[in-house]
Amino acid sequence: MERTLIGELGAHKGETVTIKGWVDVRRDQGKLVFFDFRDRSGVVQGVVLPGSPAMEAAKEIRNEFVVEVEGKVNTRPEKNAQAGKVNGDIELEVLGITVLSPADSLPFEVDAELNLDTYLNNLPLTLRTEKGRSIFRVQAAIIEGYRKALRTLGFTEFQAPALVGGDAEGGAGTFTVDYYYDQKAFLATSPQLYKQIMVGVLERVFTTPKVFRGEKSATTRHLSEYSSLDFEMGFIKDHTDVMTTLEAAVRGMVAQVTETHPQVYALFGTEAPLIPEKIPVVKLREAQQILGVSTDEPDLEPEHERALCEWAKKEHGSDFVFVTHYPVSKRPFYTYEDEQDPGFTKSFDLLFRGIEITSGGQRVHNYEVLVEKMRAKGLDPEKFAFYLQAFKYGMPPHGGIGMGLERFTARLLNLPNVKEATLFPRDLNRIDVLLSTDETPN
Ligand code: AMO
Repeated sequence: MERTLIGELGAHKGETVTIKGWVDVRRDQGKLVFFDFRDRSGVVQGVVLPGSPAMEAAKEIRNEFVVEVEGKVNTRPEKNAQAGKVNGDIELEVLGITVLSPADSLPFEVDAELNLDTYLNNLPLTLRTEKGRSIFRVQAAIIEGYRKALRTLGFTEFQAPALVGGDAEGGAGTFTVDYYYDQKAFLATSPQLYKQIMVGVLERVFTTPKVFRGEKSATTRHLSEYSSLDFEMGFIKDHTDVMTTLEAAVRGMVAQVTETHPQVYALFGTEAPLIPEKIPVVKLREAQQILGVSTDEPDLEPEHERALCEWAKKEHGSDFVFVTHYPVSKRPFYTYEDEQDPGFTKSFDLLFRGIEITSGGQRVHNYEVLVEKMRAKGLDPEKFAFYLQAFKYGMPPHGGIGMGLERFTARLLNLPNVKEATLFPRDLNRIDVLLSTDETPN
């Protein structure tokens, strides 16, 4: 019999159907055996009644067995119906079960509160839980929303290289790769140079590459490999045009999640984020004054980011806040210095529910100034000759942003550690499995 998706069973009340999927849960209740069956479209309760020809098979089947089930779609008595739940008003009376693939007994209760290492060590299994499935469906919706919003604004998607000859970010740890002819190459820390070059080609571009950072500190916000949602746009007035575009992208990302997964915020004990008509903007020095910290500091510490977000929520009803005008010393060579505020840049970070999720700003577009800025940061312009061609041959005023997809996902879903919002996280201590802890990686 043709397969019916579990999410569509409601339209087949009274009919006998075949479903295919996994055993989410098996519950033995005396003479009855209950199952929750799961496929890509949903979950349904199945019941094997006493005397059913499926009873013998049902006794052998455990969680995560892959099965084909023939059953009759019954309407549940009203007192047993679960209002508001998909398939809450139906139950599948199991008539026959075929095992397509057995499963070992599970090493632990997958839905229990697992410690993070256990959860991460067993991702092929733990990702199958409602939590795991929801996080990565939401992540797919976030990317979808990002793409849609930018395409609407005339941006073209491009693919950035992962193997590069040097580091654009200056300071970000790089991973070295053995390349041909005894040369060293690096894993890209960002698509920065390429997206700027592409402004000279297509004017408005975006890309969503994996980028690589050798982060030696084990924190709840740092990954060695993350997905960077980048865009870059030409013909801007200044960094505020970039901020306006970023706001539109963020609205699109949140809207896509809210429309396609309206229940997900409750599942993670949170709410859709507050985005007022205009996200509040403060200069770094204003933020420091609000927080009562020295304006000599070149950046905000994590606890300051948290406190500033609390301020933005209280004063402006916003889960987001922009911080602009970081000092020249703190930003990469390509950042545009504000003529009206010397020593400070037309750059910004966007903070979301306590942490920085995006950096961006206006870029230097004048060839001579760019070469000078490189030298001032101790970089050799010769090494950037390839990139500099874009500026030799006519580059409009431009700017853009880079956003950490995993950080955005984690804040949206109230996940304390960015690793929970990363499908297969790589960090100081882990590539899929924990690395030896006998020696410090170098
Ligand atoms: P930056 O280095 O600030 O800027 O990175 C931009 C955003 O990327 C995310 N991020 C990370 N996420 C997880 N683990 C990490 N180790 C990590 N490092 C950074 C953060 C951060 O806000 N080229 C510029 C962007 C630009 O100006 O367009 C850049 O890469 O969310």
